[in-house]
Amino acid sequence: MTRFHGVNIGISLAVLALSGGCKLEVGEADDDATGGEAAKRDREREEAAGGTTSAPPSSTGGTASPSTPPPSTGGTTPSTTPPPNTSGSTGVREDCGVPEAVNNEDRDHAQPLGSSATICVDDDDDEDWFYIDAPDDGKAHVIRLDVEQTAEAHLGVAVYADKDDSEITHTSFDLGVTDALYLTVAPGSRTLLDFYEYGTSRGLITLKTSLTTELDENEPNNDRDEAKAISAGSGVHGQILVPYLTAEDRESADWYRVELKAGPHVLHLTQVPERVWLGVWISDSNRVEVDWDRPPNAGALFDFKFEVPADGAYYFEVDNYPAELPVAVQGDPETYLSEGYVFTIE
Ligand SMILES: [Ca+2]
Ligand SMILES: [Ca+2]
Ligand SMILES: [Ca+2]
Ligand SMILES: [Ca+2]
Repeated sequence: MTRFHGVNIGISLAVLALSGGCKLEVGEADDDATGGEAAKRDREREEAAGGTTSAPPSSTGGTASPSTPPPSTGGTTPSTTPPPNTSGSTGVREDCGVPEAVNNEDRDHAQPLGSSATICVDDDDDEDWFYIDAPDDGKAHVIRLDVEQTAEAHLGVAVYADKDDSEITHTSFDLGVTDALYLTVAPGSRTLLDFYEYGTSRGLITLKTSLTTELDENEPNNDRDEAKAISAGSGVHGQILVPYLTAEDRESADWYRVELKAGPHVLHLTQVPERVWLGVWISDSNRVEVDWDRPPNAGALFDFKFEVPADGAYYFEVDNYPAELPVAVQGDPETYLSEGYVFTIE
């Protein structure tokens, strides 16, 4: 395989750094992290910096995030729903300065976040653990977490995959701001969130969540055995999202199978989100690679000319090049979270 799925996170981060822009993609997965480690690290950094004057590695200037996801293009409107398997919209309701009515101090006592909750993390030892479940429907889901802090509130959060306890990300939100965090997760996943005091926090925080389903009727198609049959001459609509289940199980590829006549063909990529650099790998029914190519840069379209030696079934794998897209995005949403790609093979 000439695939680069295994490229290390260093390359991924380099790509992020080169991409520029004002958006912040928060930390990559830390495979061996365990619950509370990130919280501890943040606190240690805070203490080392001498208290509350340190600038947390946070967001985009404290402006409120948009209240609705951007419109999608090239597909059906994504369905946005409250997380399932929860106690509904009446989640945990805390107040500052009074004992907590619900024990949520650790992973084993994580509470369903529901569509909203109100918390206060007003002492060094308080942690508020929640979980969000994604539907087991074969598609990735985008979790949107809105964090509305009152003026004195200063929140940190560490996010873990329940399945393997791997840390998906950890970050903090600037003092008193409203911000948003987006996470791409697998079908059937449970995502754990550990909220804690980042600086000195003395205010209430309202948490709101929603889930958006991957815009991709051909899922699940993350590997060759799941390749979906498509027809030459017909537009194929899909979306690339990393379905984070565990540190090792997070395959974002889309596989297709198409019958082609011997001779020259062209794959026309006619739509792609600005952040996605879509690579295409072609192999025959014996798993022998035929050709591969990618556009000149992220967000670019291209016409990929290739030739197949004989009539038969050919397999097309498309995925972000050269490494996976960020699983966690803080601040403004990246377009790839709500938009897909379109190609046609002629
Ligand atoms: Ca609390
Ligand atoms: Ca607590
Ligand atoms: Ca997909
Ligand atoms: Ca896929």
